[in-house]
Amino acid sequence: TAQLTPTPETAPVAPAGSSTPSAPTALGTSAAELVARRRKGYSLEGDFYTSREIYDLDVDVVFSKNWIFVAAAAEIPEAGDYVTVDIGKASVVVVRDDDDEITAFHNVCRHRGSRLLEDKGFVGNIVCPYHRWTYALDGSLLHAESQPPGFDKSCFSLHKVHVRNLAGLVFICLAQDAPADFDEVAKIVEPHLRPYQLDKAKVARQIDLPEAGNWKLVMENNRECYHCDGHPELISAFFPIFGYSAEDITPRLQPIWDRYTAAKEALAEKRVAQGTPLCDHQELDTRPVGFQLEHFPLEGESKSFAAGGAALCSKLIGDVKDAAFGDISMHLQPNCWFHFLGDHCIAFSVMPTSPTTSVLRTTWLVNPDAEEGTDYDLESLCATWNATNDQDRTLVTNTQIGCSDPAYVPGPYSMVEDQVEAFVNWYMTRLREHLGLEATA
Ligand code: 3BY
Ligand code: FES
Repeated sequence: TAQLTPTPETAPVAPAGSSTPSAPTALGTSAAELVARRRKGYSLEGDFYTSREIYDLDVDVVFSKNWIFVAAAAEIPEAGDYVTVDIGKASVVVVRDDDDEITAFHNVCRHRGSRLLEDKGFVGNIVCPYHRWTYALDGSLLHAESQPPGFDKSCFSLHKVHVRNLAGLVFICLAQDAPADFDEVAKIVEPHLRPYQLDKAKVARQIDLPEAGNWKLVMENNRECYHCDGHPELISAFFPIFGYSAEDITPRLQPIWDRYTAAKEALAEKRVAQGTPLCDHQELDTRPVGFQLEHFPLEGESKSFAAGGAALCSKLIGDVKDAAFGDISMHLQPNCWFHFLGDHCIAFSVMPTSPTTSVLRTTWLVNPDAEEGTDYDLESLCATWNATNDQDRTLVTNTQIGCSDPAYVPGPYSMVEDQVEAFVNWYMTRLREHLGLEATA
């Protein structure tokens, strides 16, 4: 299958605007030339969002050599639970083994190559549907019928894929040598995420939203709040100044900034009182595993992403003690972002499916003891981000169409799109390394 594995729920695609998404194009200029002539501080040329060659590079260089967020550990809580993940032509099985560890293998039988597992589910052992070679959950070959004497089963274990469980968030890397920087980043991030105990969380809902846009447009859109006025539900509790600093504040934004700085101080006091880490980190393009982690306060007495900031789940997540615990906003390059609130957490991943399409997966995580209908109403829990994702989907669709227009030329980023530049810079660095181009200043 070339598509991302379907999940139980897939939101319908509503048409955005009157145009249809653009078709992939062939590259007139070499990828190396396009990368070399990229103008810093400007959006990318249209080919980056439309061409098959760039898409193939994105899959081979970005998605196959870096750490990619693929699942919440809570999706596979028991030994034998698995999910599959498709990255280009590669498919990977992520499974919880008998030692309660999360492990990952290429989804390719060591006999004659059949796909082993589809979608997600539960298995005792991994049995190939073709000739029934049978693998243990650690990937070792247990049984292969009718083999000659001397057949050595130990030579035919499933090929492993690098995997990390970062505080309940599962990342894989297809490269032979995965960027070692991940473990450094994990060390920084883990204490911040510990209170949420995501390893033990419950998946309340997961939705795959097909996007009529290149995966980078979805990521770039996430990396800025320049457009946040288009998210009325979200900014009821979320300050629409994510990524802004004092010098970016216009008179229109001053009252919001004042409320934000006061709320940030109050949140800091609260976190110190509870002994939870406080510092923010901004390293989106300054290390191989680019990331940012920010303790972002919510408006007023807001607890969660509901209209007016009401809590959305009456059982707080993990061992969080205070419903008004702010939001940790965490972004990792290249494909994910997260929100950690006192009452639930939300994980977002973007996977490329073609030059002009991608899938945004949103996973809502709650306390494992929280009962739907009693402690939370599922529709209310998901309402703000369903609305926000839908609004963003329209923006992405329209940008994909516009970037495919012959009249499109890259435009300048504003002062408040630093994180879009950081995303593109991180991305360009990966392509430059791959293409053997000099690093830019
Ligand atoms: O990271 C986020 O989810 C936010 C929401 C809106 C824009 N983005 C920065
Ligand atoms: Fe898997 Fe033959 S291809 S057992």
